[in-house]
Amino acid sequence: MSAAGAPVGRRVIIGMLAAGAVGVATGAGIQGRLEDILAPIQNGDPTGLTSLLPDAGGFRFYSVTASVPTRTAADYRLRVTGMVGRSAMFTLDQLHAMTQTALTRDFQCVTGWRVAAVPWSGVTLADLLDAVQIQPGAQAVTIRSFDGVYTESLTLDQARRPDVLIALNMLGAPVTHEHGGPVRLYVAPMYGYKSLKWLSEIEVTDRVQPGYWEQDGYDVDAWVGHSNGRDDDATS
Ligand SMILES: Nc1nc2c(c(=O)[nH]1)N[C@H]1C(S)=C(S)[C@@H](COP(=O)(O)O)O[C@H]1N2
Ligand SMILES: [Mo]
Repeated sequence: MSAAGAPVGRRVIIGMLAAGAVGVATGAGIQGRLEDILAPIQNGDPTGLTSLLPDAGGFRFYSVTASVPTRTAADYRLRVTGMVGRSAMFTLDQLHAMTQTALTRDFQCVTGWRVAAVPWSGVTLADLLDAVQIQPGAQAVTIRSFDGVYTESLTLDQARRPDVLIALNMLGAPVTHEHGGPVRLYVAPMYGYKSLKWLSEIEVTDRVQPGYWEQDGYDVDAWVGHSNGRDDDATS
């Protein structure tokens, strides 16, 4: 399968998948100001009360497409294709039956927003790759979304890191549709754009194929604090 179809536009549509008209109407400007107001409150608020407010978690919902089809637990499929012994297909139940790995890490978008200490769990990409037979000469993975447009890539070494997850849970619950559910990627050590949402296919390849934003100049190796000329001390 190829996701090479021409994208509608290279704009990030902010809030289109969020809380309906409110997110769309207010846009990033007011959302940003709201966070400026909330940040000091949250920092000094042990009650967690501010988590009742919209967007108090700090995430933005990003999608490069105006809408994304819904996949239910029953009809979800993850395909593993390319340089593998035999193409494989995983249902959500099958992914849940595999070893589950949990980690709590920050999530940071290259545009500057950051959410601290997000709990994630799912199957490490390493475990999934171990479950299929990888052919000699394979070097990388190309990752595709059922939004039909977004792609990402990792070298096999990066893909096998213990902090790269096929995430089934996020923030203590199944990954929501808005966050890329039922299954998304979570690449902990890299900027958010590597964490592809609405995961549909992992193709094992002989070379890195730069992803959606990387074709527009973002670093393919998107290490937080060491790439894109930003956040020099984000890891400290
Ligand atoms: N399919 C898809 N995945 C995506 C994106 C997207 O637009 N489409 N945006 C990326 C970017 S830039 C970020 S910061 C995160 C945002 O994740 P969130 O929408 O769950 O906050 O998703 C990443 N994965
Ligand atoms: Mo991002």
